[in-house]
Amino acid sequence: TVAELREWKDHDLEAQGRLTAPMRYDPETDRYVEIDWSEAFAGIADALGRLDTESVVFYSSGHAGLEASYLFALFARLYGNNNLPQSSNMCHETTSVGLKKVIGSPVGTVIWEDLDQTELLMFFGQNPGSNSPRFLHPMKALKDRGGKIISFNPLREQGLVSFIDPQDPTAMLTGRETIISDQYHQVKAGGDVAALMGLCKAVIEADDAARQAGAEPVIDMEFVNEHTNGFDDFVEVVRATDWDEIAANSGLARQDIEDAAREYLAHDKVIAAYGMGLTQQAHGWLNIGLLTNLMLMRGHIGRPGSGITPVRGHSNVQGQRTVGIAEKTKLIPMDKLRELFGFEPPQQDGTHIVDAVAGLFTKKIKGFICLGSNLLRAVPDQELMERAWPQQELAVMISTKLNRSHLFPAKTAYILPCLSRAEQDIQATGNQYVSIEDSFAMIHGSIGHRKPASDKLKSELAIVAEMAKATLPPNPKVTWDDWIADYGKVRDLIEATYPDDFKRFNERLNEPGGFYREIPAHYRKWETESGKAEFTKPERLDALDFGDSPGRYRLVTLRSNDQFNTTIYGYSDRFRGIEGTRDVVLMSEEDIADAGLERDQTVALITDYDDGHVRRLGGLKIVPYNLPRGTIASYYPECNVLVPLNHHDKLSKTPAGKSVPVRIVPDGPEG
Ligand SMILES: Nc1nc2c(c(=O)[nH]1)N[C@H]1C(S)=C(S)[C@@H](COP(=O)(O)OP(=O)(O)OC[C@H]3O[C@@H](n4cnc5c(=O)[nH]c(N)nc54)[C@H](O)[C@@H]3O)O[C@H]1N2
Ligand SMILES: Nc1nc2c(c(=O)[nH]1)N[C@H]1C(S)=C(S)[C@@H](COP(=O)(O)OP(=O)(O)OC[C@H]3O[C@@H](n4cnc5c(=O)[nH]c(N)nc54)[C@H](O)[C@@H]3O)O[C@H]1N2
Ligand SMILES: [Mo]
Repeated sequence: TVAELREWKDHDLEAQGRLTAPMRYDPETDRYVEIDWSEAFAGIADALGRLDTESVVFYSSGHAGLEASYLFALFARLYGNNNLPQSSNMCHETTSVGLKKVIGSPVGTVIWEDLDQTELLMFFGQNPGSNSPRFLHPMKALKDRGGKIISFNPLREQGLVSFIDPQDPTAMLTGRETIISDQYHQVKAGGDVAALMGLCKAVIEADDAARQAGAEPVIDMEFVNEHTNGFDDFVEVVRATDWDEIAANSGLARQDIEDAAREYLAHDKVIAAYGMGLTQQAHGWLNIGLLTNLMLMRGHIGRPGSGITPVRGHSNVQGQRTVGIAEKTKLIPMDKLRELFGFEPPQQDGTHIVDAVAGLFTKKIKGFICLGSNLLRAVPDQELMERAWPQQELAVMISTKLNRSHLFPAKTAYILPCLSRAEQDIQATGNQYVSIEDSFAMIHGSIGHRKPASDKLKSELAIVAEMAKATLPPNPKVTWDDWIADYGKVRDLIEATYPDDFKRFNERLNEPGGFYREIPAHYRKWETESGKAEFTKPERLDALDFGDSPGRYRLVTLRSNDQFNTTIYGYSDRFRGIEGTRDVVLMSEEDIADAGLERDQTVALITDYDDGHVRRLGGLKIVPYNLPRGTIASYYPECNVLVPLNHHDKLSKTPAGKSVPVRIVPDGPEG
């Protein structure tokens, strides 16, 4: 029964393997029962027909390809809303909003060739060893040609410390490691604002010194004058910020920051890569702004071998945005949709995932269609979410595997199993290609060759199209069946909607390595309001929305290599040497001693956030770990019971899972 399955661990649900037939929840028996596809589509259409269009959310996690995503967004808009939140709302939304604000492009400016030429790679809050292994090859190549890597991260992540190439037999046999990070700065959680201010201050001081000595200035004033706005205001703030404040807020010594700045100044080709350590903060937008400031001072954006690169998660998370998965109407060419499909697209902005969850809590939201995802595990305030979700009228989950989100069925609940990308997708015109856009804005096609896990599986695209067909009134311009028969026709629609990005889409799909969707900032075209890149003027020195107080820690919610987000493959965090359990809290030896705790002791964490809810996670074993004082760490998604929904980036609403204020209490009922 579903009640029994709720007692299972995420890992055990995952281990059941693929979902193989469509199912509907039966409250009588508390089980999901197999049904026909036609019955599922008719039931969903019926439920959607009875709901108020504004009360339904169309959520996607970044798994689905461009074709299915385009149709999913079209379905939502034809149904009547722009409620199209995406997993990036919890991930790189800070980037989408922050980079757009400062360089006018919501995505990174780096392409693969830049990585191949760069001389210095700076990592801020990103962990390539477990999360983006395809970065390891260019990193190794950089080290082999004498380049440098600098990391800013509270944890000493093994994948940023040293590297053994599994392809190199002698390195494997001798255990000979390549040192990855030439400098490793263990900034406090939320301390990058200060660290970046320090880097900028050191650059400005070096520039002063060079000018005094009659040498060449180190700041690229030609670039700054021609391409940017707000430099003088920023410099004024930097000069007024003293080194003691920078050290106190970053947790780094002035000397260490100056060392990093010296390396930064020694190279003409510098790439800044960043991840969740910067974006999942209450003032994550400021992290992005200041990192951009640092890069702008030496003209490192839109120059070969240089740039800023947000490292993404799901394969097509960036691309889904490109083809219409967006809650903000200003991002969508509505006139094109009107013309192509002969309807009046909804004018009102849709919901961000944080607002959608808040809407569930207040019962404004009554239905969710999820294209991928394990939303109940991924979002903040998990306990409240588990109570609110089943009260909805309708939940439809298009999934590959069983997960915890399926186990809190809404009044009407369907699980629709889909093909994975590795599997053949045979339609009327044969096996179909699908495409994605990666972090470097390269668009690639792929085709599956494996035999599907079951002959009852449908493709994501077919599921979306058939749901839409069953739900919406007929429209001669909306020919779902033709589109399912030949995905090339969907690509024609994408090209017609976004002609600049997808010129000759079908023809270029099979170019080796994909084709580049040209990002304006890569060419120093700044699509900001002023037409220039903007320096950000910081009004604070940390990324937090809480202060320090005795007994309060900054909790970092972490991933291991043995999970993909909410999917837990196993209990071996081999990079961190944590085996057999995920119920741990990592803490520095000094903090353990100061708090009167002991290694292996079991404790609970309580969120230190005053809004009337008690958020608690018990059963966590203390593991001593090399961390800055005051910063502790534990695993995501387990920790999501501790993250308040309102604890998010001020500009983009990205949940601030990398600095959650918590206290440590004894475990047990009284804790
Ligand atoms: N194996 C595996 N691969 C994955 C995923 C997975 O779950 N498993 N998830 C995918 C997804 S969706 C994404 S978005 C990416 C995520 O990839 P990453 O961006 O690497 O995400 P995290 O591991 O959550 O956090 C990154 C790092 O931020 C550091 N950090 C925490 N707080 C701070 C801070 O205040 N400042 C700094 N400088 N660093 C800080 C942490 O110690 C951690 O090393 O990975 C993708 N790839
Ligand atoms: N505290 C805390 N919370 C976080 C984070 C954090 O670091 N800390 N990270 C955030 C981030 S970066 C992200 S991206 C989100 C991730 O949040 P989600 O996108 O919701 O999570 P996933 O675990 O990637 O989704 C997994 C499910 O997707 C389905 N799936 C897998 N492959 C496919 C496919 O090809 N097609 C379809 N239709 N379904 C598929 C499977 O059923 C699987 O169970 O979580 C966020 N939440
Ligand atoms: Mo992500």
